This record gives sequence, C-alpha cells and structure tokens, in this order.
Amino acid sequence: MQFRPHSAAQHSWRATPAPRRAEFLYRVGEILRDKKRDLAAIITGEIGKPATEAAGEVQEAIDMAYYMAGEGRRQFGHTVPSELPDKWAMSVREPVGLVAAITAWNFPIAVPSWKILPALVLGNTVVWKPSERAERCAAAFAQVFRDAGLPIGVLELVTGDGRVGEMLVRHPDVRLVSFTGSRENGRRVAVACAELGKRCALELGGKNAVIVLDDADLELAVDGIIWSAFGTSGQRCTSCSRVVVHKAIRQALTQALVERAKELSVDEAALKRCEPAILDAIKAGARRLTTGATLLDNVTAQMPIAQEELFGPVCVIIEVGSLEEAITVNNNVPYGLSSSIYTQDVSRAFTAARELSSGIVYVNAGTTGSEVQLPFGGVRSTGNGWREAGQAALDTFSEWKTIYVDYSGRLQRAQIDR
Ligand code: UN1
Repeated sequence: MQFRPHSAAQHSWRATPAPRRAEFLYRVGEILRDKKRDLAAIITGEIGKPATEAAGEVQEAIDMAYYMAGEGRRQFGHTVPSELPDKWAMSVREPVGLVAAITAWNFPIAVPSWKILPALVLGNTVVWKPSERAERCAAAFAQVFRDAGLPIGVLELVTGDGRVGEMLVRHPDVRLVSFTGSRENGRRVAVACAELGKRCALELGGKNAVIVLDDADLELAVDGIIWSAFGTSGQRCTSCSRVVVHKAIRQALTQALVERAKELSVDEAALKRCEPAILDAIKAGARRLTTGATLLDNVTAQMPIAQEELFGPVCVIIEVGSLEEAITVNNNVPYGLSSSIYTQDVSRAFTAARELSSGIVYVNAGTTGSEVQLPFGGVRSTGNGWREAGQAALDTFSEWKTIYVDYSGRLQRAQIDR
C-alpha cells in the first residue's frame, strides 16, 4: 500500500476558513509565476511539448490558481425566504472529502491544476496520481505546493501505473474521483465508482470539428484549423481532427491547408501511433494529402477515422452541402467536447452555437484555447456531466448542505401549516 490518507490533515484543512485556504493558492500562483520558465523547461524535457506551448500551459495553472484563490471569499450559497414565519433557510458548500485526481500526460501541470486547486479551496484533501509519462512534471508541481507551505497531508502525490489509480479509486477514504484520460479507462473508473457509491467526474476524449461555411474568412479559418489540429501535435483532447467544409470552398480551403501543413514538423511517435488508422482509412477510400502533419480527404463522416479519437497530428476533411448537414456531421460522433464554426453570418453562427452538440463552441476560432473562468468539459462519451474550471468546478468539488433555522419557538410544519 503506497498511500495512507491523513485524516488529521483532512479535519484541520476542512476547518481552515476558506479565505485562509485561498492564501495558499495565491502563493501557489506566485511561485508558478516566478518559476514559469523552469517549469516549462521541465515539461518540454519530459514530454517534448514546445517551449511556448509549455509556458502557456504553466500560465493556465497560474490563471487557475488566482481564479480559484478568489473563490476563497465567494463560494456563494443561497439564502432564501422560508415559507414559514420566524424560520431561516440557506445553503452552504461543503467539501466532498478526499479527492483522487488521476491525470493524463499531455497537460501535466495545467489539467492537474484544474482538479487540485478548486478541490483545495473548497476544503477537500487531494491524492494525485499523474501519468507515468509525466512524473517529473508532477514532482515539480507538487513541490510548488510544498513551497507555498501547504500543510502536510493535504495534497499527496502517488506515482505508478494504472493499478495505483485503481487502488485509489477503490480506496475507502476516497469520496470523489476526478479523472482525465481515455474513454476505456474512464468507463472502468465510472463502473467502479458506481459500485462503490462515489462521485466521479470524467474528462475523456474528443473528436472535435471545425466547420467552415461558404461565407467564411478563409485565411482566418486556415490559421485556426492549422493551430488547433496540429498544435501540440494534435495531442489535446480539444484538438481539431475533422474539418467539415462547405462544398463551394472545399478545394480552396484544402489547398491552403495542404500548403501550411507541409511546413510543419510534428511529434513522430504520435504520428506513428496513428499510422494503422491512416492506412485503414486509405483502404476505405480516403486520400492522404500530406505526410507529417497529416491531412486526409475523400473521407465520409461514418468512417472510423472520422469517428474515433486518434490523439495525434491527423485531421480529415469532410465535405458537406449546408449548415444543417455540417451540424449533423459534427454531432454524430461518440464524443462532444469542442466544436467550431467559421462564418460571417451572425444568424448561422448563433444557430450553430445552439445546435452543435458539444460542451464548448467557438465562433471564428479553432477548437482549442479554453480559459479557466468558464466550464470545461463535454457531452456524450467525453464526460459524465461534471465540469472543470469556472463556477461549475465548484459544484464538482463540493457538496451542498441546506440549513434551516427555526426560531419561532414552536412546532412549525412545512407544507401543512398554511
Ligand atoms: C486537454 O487537452 O486536456 O482548450 C486540455 C485547450 C486548453 C486545455 C486542453 N486550454 O486546448
């Protein structure tokens, strides 16, 4: 057994006023800001993320630290009128308890920050199991919390493979599992949590699409597609892996994308993992337009390459004849994380924003680039309803307690005494 939760730490952390807890988060934010370059270098060294993107990822953790620190003095509940005289009615947030955070390698600091920081400011204690591919990043991020003076036992780092994750999920003291990873593993976490009566919050994959309508600003669309499909070598859960383009501009867009994709270099190992799926697609009639940052056309919406997440620098081009068809193509995949539409027409933009079935919609921007102050997460197989970031994260990492205070000095019966 590698992990023994500190119940004393849990009690005293829970009893620490939230504004005091938040002071640790402000310090975490300051240390992250001061060490931004060093941490980015560790990310680059361990997982190969380009320096500017690694710095952006640390910035996302800084943003989350300050945002959630602010929640130390908010965490609003509701105070509402009672239906009875001389009776007070209100609700407050309480911690869930011990949170197991299980995270992937591709955002080894930002995504853990989405879990750890809200969990802590709400009074939970956390045990964190990072991906085995990002343990140096995890050690460096955990050190930031120690340097901020976080009391011993409030955040524990445990390392190891999936068996350690499974042990944490099943650990009797863990009340909430916050998991980012593959759909298969997420399903296993969900099944175990259902059996054990635990809350689990899942962030699984994506098969995100950029829709380009015939009235779009093509140059802008090309920039957005190239960045969101091939940035991070396509290894974001928000990466664009489908371009859904109106037939009137398919040729022009494809040509421009090919020109730009040819100039890029990508993570070869990630591409290699995608090769079998690319070959299958070619057998099924797809045409490979570029090697390296890989674009394929002659792809239909139902082909496996247009349905399953590859998590690499591969993007397919699907032709459609209308906005309605584009929306149907966008929505008919197992995942629903991030969708984007390029159009200059405000009616089509708002129609798409309403009809696209995904947790995040971008208008005239690619599928990546979420900010910490709004919810992050998706529908269907992408998640299970809970969200990270924004005010929504407060719901994920807390329980509501409703408190009634009757100061009438007599028996008052709700619903009956009227
Ligand atoms: C992820 O890929 O797991 O919107 C997170 C984005 C980033 C977060 C990605 N802010 O692409």
